[in-house]
Amino acid sequence: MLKWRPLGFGFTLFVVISLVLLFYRAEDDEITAPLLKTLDIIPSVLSDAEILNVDWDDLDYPQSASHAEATHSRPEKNLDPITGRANATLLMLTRNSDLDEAVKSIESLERTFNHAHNYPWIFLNEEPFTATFKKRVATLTNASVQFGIIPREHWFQPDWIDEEKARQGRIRLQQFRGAYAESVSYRNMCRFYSGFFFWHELLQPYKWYWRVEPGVQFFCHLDFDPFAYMMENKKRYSFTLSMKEGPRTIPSLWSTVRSFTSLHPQYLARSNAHKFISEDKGHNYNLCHFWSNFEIADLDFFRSPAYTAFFSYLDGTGNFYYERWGDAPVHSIAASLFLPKDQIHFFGDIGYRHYPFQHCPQGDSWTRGKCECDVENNFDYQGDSCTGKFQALFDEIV
Ligand SMILES: Nc1nc2c(ncn2[C@@H]2O[C@H](COP(=O)(O)OP(=O)(O)O)[C@@H](O)[C@H]2O)c(=O)[nH]1
Ligand SMILES: [Mg+2]
Repeated sequence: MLKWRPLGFGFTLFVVISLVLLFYRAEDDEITAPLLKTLDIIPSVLSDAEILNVDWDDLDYPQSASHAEATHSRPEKNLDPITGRANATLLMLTRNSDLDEAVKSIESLERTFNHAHNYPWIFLNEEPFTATFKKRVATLTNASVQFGIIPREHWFQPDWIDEEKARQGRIRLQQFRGAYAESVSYRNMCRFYSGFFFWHELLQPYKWYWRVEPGVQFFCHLDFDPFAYMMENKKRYSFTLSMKEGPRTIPSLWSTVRSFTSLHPQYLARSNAHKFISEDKGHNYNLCHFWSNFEIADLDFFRSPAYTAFFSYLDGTGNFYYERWGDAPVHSIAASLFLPKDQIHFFGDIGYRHYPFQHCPQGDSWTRGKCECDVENNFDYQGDSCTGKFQALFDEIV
């Protein structure tokens, strides 16, 4: 049961205004108007005293996870009878200067998987790809290849960000030697991957995507199609590696999440995976996240009312710039809260390396996949990996 605290008139007024705005915005065509949602409304994040002091275990969860479905969901079609493919694309965001590393990743995924399927590739960049880039990439695959430019408003630091405050934030993180502390472009990238990539026009026809980064390696020959697996098993988000986030990059992320869930408890899915991200029923973040440089997911999850409202709320704080919120914790927290836990999948059979960590399949999976990785070099249950914690979600007696 919800344990409501007595709250002041100001807060009640705030909730009423939020509901009116939410209702009004629900009328928007969510495919064409995502920007409006992001930039127009700067949310006031509730103070600690205003945040509902609710244990997430005790919440009355809604009956269905329909809030995590896009209003204009791509139909859940079967595999195409002619091509045998799902409605899916392989996506790489990259700079021209990362061409050599991009080539390695494409070659690796084509050799181990895509030569047998020819899923189309999409390459995105905030500036035009060079002719050299396009030519070298296109020769690596028989699949169709498209190159897209990211709309300015989806990439660059918005005008409403207080640049002096952002600069102070970058200096502060530098003092703690945080990764990419000083980088504005990294912040652009994290925000783009948190809230915009799924709106790109080239991705509009697709329901599923596989995120691929330059410089990664796929170790094993896949004798199955992960997209088909996701469809057949009703999965919507998947990963191969997980770990803990550097706390200095996200000082206020969790209080913002708590604030959002206090305002919108309806978005929390029944049987969600909150125990993956919190040890104490939601009061604190344990820093666990899925490493989003690998991601196979249902794009309609990101296009859903729950996710888009969540991103807009986070974005309105400006903390993608004032702090350095990563897309990995943002995606992971959303998937863990808005999806039932059995819609999240660990792809243990997919051997994958993104420096400096790797997942190497174990046992029969390693043999079957003819994996080239050292089976002993596997991050799953080491150090800051959270994969054991994810698996433990399914050991519980419900
Ligand atoms: N076009 C473009 N892509 C970027 C930029 N910064 C990062 N990326 C891409 O964003 C993804 C994550 O960046 P990466 O440098 O690998 O970050 P890390 O994996 O967190 O160390 C990769 O796909 C990069 O190619 C940028 O400024 N422009
Ligand atoms: Mg990377």
